[in-house]
Amino acid sequence: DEALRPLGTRGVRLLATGDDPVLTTVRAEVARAAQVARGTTTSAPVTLALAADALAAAGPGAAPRLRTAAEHAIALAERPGLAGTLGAQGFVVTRDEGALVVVAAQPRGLLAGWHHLVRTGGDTSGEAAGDLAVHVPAQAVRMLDHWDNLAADSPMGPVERGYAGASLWFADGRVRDDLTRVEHYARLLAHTGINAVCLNNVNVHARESALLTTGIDQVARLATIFRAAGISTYLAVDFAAPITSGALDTSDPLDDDVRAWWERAFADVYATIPDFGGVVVKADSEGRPGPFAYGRTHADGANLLGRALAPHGGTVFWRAFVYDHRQDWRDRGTDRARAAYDHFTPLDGQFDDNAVLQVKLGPVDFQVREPLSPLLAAMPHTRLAMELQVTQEYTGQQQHVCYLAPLWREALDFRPWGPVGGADAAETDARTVADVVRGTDALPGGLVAVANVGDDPFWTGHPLAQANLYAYGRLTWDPTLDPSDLLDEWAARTFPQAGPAVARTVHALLDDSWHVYESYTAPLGIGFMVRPGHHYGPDVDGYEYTPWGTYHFADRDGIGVDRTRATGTGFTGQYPAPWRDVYESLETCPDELLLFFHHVPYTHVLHSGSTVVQHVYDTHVEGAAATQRMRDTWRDVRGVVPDEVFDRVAARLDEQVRSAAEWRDQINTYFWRKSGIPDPQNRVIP
Ligand code: GCW
Repeated sequence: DEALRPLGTRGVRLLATGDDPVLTTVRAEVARAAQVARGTTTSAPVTLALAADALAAAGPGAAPRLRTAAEHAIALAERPGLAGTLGAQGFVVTRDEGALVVVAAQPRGLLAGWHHLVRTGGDTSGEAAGDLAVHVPAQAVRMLDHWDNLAADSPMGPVERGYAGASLWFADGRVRDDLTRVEHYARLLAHTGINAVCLNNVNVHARESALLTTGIDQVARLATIFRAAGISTYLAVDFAAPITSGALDTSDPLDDDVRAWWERAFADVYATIPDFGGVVVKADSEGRPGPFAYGRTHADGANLLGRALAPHGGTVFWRAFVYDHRQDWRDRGTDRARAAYDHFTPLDGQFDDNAVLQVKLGPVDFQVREPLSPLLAAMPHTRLAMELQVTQEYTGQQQHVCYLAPLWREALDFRPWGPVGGADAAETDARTVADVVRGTDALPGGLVAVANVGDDPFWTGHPLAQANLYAYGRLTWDPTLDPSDLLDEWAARTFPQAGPAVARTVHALLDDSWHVYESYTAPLGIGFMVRPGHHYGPDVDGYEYTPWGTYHFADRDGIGVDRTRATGTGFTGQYPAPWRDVYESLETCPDELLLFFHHVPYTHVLHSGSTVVQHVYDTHVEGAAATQRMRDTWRDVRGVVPDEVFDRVAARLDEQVRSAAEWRDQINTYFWRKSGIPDPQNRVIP
């Protein structure tokens, strides 16, 4: 609430009528700001106006200044093309003799405008140099998927891959009675830019499956809270729900009874939650049921649900994370990285308009370093969303500091058809991944991420992991934001009284922490090397002889997965030019992805000039040392941030230092024992 003070001090006039729940929220925020400022109203006011009813809201006998502000707002909104541009979620800001005017066409836009003002403290001098600054979200869908289960005794605990305590909303098999924290959470998400949440784990077990049917009244309580924050509610559903509900003995997508079952189910859902967003589906993946059991395609499956949702305006997010998790490690021909592309590209054009294919960033699984999933460049006739993992399953589990916004920025900026420029520039498709998933106005895609919060007092277990949640939300709105700047925004919001020392420390710890984490864990894009099951800490061969398809193939001579067309699995061929060739060739393959694409001798010389084995030794020693410096840096803010925050972060940094040393020693020892190549500085354990 501290952040509201500058606005409260200026005095905010809200020109909007009606009892829309989002407007009611804006009204409450404005009142709260006034309360925080406690009557210290000074100068230049701020006007927030909903274009359609600004004048009505000003009222017939309005003071001339209010009337002028309303007329100004209306004039703005009537500028040619602007209403269309703003859509439901955008807003426009202008300065008028020192006063600020924010106009939106719809309540959600007005709420976004409010949060923009809060973030900037009402100071838009930087951007409003011209007379108008138009703000529209880059992505129409900005979603968080919660992998929350109904109870602690659910398979995988209360939150699958959750590192921040139990679910914020489920406990003991039902929705919690006290949802106060959910209200705070919804407010926080709205501030970052999120506009959709899926409430439950994509691995939908029997109990959770009933949320869609007998549990829908409970879900409605949550939907009411999120609605008021401008956030739509989704549920993950079990493809076999017609069976698990006890109604039918099949979930064949082409069966009439199955179709009727879903139609009835969604009719009931919408009778209770009229603006229900839709569903997220994990099918034929890691043991979940799906259309394959009936010899049907994933387009059949997605369209079954899509058609039952369509009359109500709902959307199905269908996950592309489909691969054989029971493969034979002896079989070098099967390549998990290929799976999503192989399954889904033949179906391009077959998905209905209200189906979105949700594709993980990388072709394997949320590793610290992966190339972009080639599927994102191979479905021109399908709505696509990219899925990221904010929860740090493979990036330190919120024990380690690992700020992921730079990773996401790299993916969003990636140009699947190659860099711009060069002789054939005119011929090149210059779109970035952010452009691809944006889709069109009529058929948008979006961004989705697995959430990292729980009922932990700091929301995210590691207090500094909040920065990932904040940055994700902000990047969904604007993928060109600088990850480093986002840290300033986050630190200012989170430690409003703490001043520059905190900002400095947060930067020193977080800016480069993704690279630090990468440097002491699995090297050069090889991935995994984690303990099977829980995925925390090093275990180089942990997955090597398992059915999961995540191998490194280290032997006495070398390491890496040959995914070339020439001699390997042919995965490089799933990329358009130029990447298919860039990755194919040892000459051009980037160092950081070398072992993802190639099997090379330990003595192979990288572009950096180092050999593979020497690179491993050096980066692991340096990475572990960097964590010690991070721990020292944190001491600078003792007494500056609240003690509980200081202590929690300090304890986690101790664990990060311990764990990084363990990673360093296991990885370096492993490479030394396999290769027999000594470290000239003798830093390996024999
Ligand atoms: O990374 C893997 C996780 C699973 C998860 C799966 C998925 C929800 O280890 O816990 O299941 O991805 O994304 O479906």
